[in-house]
Amino acid sequence: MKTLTGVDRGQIEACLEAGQRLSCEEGVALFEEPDFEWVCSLANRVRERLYADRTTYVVNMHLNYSNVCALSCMFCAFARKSGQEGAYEMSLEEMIERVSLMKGVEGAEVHIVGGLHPDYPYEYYPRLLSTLREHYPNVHLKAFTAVEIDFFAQLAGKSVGWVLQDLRENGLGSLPGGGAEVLTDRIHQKLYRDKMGPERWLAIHKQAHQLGIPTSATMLAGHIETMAERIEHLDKLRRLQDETGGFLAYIPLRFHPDNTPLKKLNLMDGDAVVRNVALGRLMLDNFPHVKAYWVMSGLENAARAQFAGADDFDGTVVDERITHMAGCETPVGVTEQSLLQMIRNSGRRPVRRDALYNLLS
Ligand code: V47
Repeated sequence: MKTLTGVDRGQIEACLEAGQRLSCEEGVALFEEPDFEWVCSLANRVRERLYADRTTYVVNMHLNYSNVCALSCMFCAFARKSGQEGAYEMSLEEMIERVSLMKGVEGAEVHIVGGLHPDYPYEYYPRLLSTLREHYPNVHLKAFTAVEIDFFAQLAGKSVGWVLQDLRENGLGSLPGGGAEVLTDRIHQKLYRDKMGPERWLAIHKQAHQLGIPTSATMLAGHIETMAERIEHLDKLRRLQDETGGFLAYIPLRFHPDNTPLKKLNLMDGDAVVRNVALGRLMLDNFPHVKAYWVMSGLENAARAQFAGADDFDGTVVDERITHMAGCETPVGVTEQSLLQMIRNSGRRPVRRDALYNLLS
């Protein structure tokens, strides 16, 4: 049966049932398909085939070491110039103190990202990692977006491969998926032209994968991008994953416009957030995990997303700053107990994992 947008339901269902790949045209049609529940049910079927009723979660915290940044991206409410009101730099001592929250917690992860600080020397970054590793040898350090890695290579006057290996020797466990935004030339030119573009972001993740460093991938949705651009982004991720297999997870991010030059835009509504998760699960047939990132999506939408493709609920997320500075009203971290409760109340079975998605309980 064909729907209003010309989607052949039977063909799409048969394709997914047989484990075959959706085309980009089918992806765009599913973004535009009026029958929202049907699209979610397709993604839910794929998710349940892989993970049944299980939803994993991680005990983690964010460490945003400084918001001083040489760049001025249109969507960012986090960055400040040195000396500007609201600019901050954490000292090593303060970071050691904050991360003590994770001490002795099995499988804990610290997600470390910050601005491109114009004055820190390259040596600051390996030292940050090695200091944390020394104090908390069992905590996984998921650190530095591809954008930071590229910046560090310029600071050090070395190659990206050299920097990745140096950071790994100092404790780097994996790279987070930030900085991808929307991997198309138009969005790059319009919103973040001074920062690395799509090809460079993909090249740095490729290099990490080739060195055996796992990474994640995000997409920042809900601003000026078209559905075709979202699919172009997902297709680029899918192609790279075909080559390397190094992505652990995909994390769709909901854009928060407050305190940014794009503040006139509306916040993406709940159904759009959930559908965006569903399309991630449907298009990225070679990605093991799709995360519901409640900090940006909101807790209620993250709960719904578990029935539209998401198999992971990220996380306790203590101390996140990037979205909270853009007006997002979710709590600054939740306890493991309330995370368990939320997953159970939504009808899924919570299972704790470590940063590399090994199951713990
Ligand atoms: O790269 C910036 C985005 C990202 C805003 O890898 C904004 O597991 C919304 O990448 N509104 C950082 N988003 C967060 C991130 C992430 C989060 C959770 C898990 C993982 C992972 C990665 O936040 C940035 C940018 O795309 N961002 N400004 C804003 N106003």
